[in-house]
Amino acid sequence: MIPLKQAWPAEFAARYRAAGYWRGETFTSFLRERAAAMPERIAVVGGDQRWSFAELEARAERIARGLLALGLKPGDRVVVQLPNIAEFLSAVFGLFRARLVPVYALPAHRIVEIAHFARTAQARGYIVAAGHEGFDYRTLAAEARREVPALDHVVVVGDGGDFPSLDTLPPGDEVKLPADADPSEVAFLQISGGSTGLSKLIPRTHDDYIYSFRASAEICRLGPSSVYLAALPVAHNFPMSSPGVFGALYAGSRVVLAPSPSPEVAFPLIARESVTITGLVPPLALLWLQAAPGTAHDLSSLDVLQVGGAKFLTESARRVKPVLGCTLQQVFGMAEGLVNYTRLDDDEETIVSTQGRPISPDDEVLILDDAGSPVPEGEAGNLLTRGPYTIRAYHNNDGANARAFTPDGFYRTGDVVKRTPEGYLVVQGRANDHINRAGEKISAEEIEDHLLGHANVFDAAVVSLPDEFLGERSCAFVIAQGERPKAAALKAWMRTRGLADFKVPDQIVFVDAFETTAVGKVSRKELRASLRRRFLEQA
Ligand code: J2J
Repeated sequence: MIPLKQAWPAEFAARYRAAGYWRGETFTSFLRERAAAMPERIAVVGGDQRWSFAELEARAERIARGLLALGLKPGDRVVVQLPNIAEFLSAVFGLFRARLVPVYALPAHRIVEIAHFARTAQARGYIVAAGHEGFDYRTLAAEARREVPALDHVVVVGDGGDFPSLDTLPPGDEVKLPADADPSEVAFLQISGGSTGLSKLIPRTHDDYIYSFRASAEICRLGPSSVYLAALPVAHNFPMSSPGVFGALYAGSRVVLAPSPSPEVAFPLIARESVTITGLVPPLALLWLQAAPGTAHDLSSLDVLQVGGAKFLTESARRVKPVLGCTLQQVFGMAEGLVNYTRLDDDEETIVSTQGRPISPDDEVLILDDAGSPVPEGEAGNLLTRGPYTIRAYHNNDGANARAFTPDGFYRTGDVVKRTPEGYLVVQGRANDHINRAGEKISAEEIEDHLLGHANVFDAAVVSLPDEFLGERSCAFVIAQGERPKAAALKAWMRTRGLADFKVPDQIVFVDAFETTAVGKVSRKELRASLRRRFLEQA
């Protein structure tokens, strides 16, 4: 098995420890401490479940025993694909307790993504919900087992059908639970936003990740009286760690899991549970701003609305305080590490017009031109970063590592930003060709590859177009061969490919030819840019 590693050079690791960022805690150790210090306090609310810290820990331990009794071994990787239900947390803390390594998939992922994660991570286990939003994940699990035979152990939350269910795992009384992990070990694999090609796997250590959500919880002033609503799917890095469910539990706050981020579901939960903070992507924030004035639900407990994952326009940002009566916090982060926040006591202009500043004094930020030289202060350039919670490498992907990291360990974020004199970043755009569709990142290349699999597609280029609601939508420019398929039929065919639904192009435009220059073919990047430009000019 390819070992999991995330190695900061020794002098950096020593510096991060000396500064007190890496404190030698693990997921298991912090949950144990909270369960001992505040056993009766409610930690997790999801569906009709309400678990105290002690109960969450006890459930995690039972799951740890059960999974090891099934035959999984410490060090094995387990794909976790669960919606926002309480069992997400018991399962994940159970995996940590057993020294198993979660690989976080989104509920929207389908066989193409799941098989890719399972293969790349060499996973032996797969935890799914029986069903969610009308989809039966047991069917997906059966398919995944056929495609990736090494995936020995499927466990289902709910009725397992042919698979064991989380509630009826063997008790594992005889199982000896392993000692706590070394905090510098990789704790889990997070999924990258897929800027080029398929998603990459991001190894995060206990030390680095716990630092990021502990510091985030401090920035967001979470404490035992805070209530964090997980509205976005919790497998996303934002609701997981900025400060997310883990930051909230770390701070002794309560986590409320919303099965959907829609106002119809989230507003009653805010009122019932006196939610104080939540995080949304911009399109959902707009929806909430629209729904809030007419709602019968009392939203007055909400102190902070975080918005991130994609650019929140200043004009929209200005409306948050007057309409929702709470403080806006802009969050510009990435699953690879660096997270920026506007601070709660920043002046209104900074809050509405910037995407915040880094968590850590030791987050190093470079803003470089395309030749690699620093841009003059205040001008736009490519953002590179390195620091105590930004990875130095992806898992099992030498090609991506060579492209994404400089020899001295800076991560090339692909984002184009400006920096204000106060050190706040303003996102201008990005250098690579993904589509940021309501916070879900879609690789143009990945979708083009799928389209090329259609018998009547000669060539395809996928670009982002501005979209009033989604921020960006995906548009595929297609050159047909033979009979030109109908756009709707091509979309329907894409849906049969076993991809997450958000990757199906929102729009398909047939063209007769792509531009070439006198010297030959233009690069994909130039081609996409020119198609996009021409289309927008005509619109
Ligand atoms: C513009 N672009 C943004 C913002 C992310 C917290 C918050 C978000 C993520 C996330 C995260 C943006 N304005 N406010 O992991 O912990 C775009 C950038 C960035 C990419 C990362 C977190 N906030 N983005 O969105 O890994 O392009 O993480 O590089 O999904 O989202 O995407 P992802």
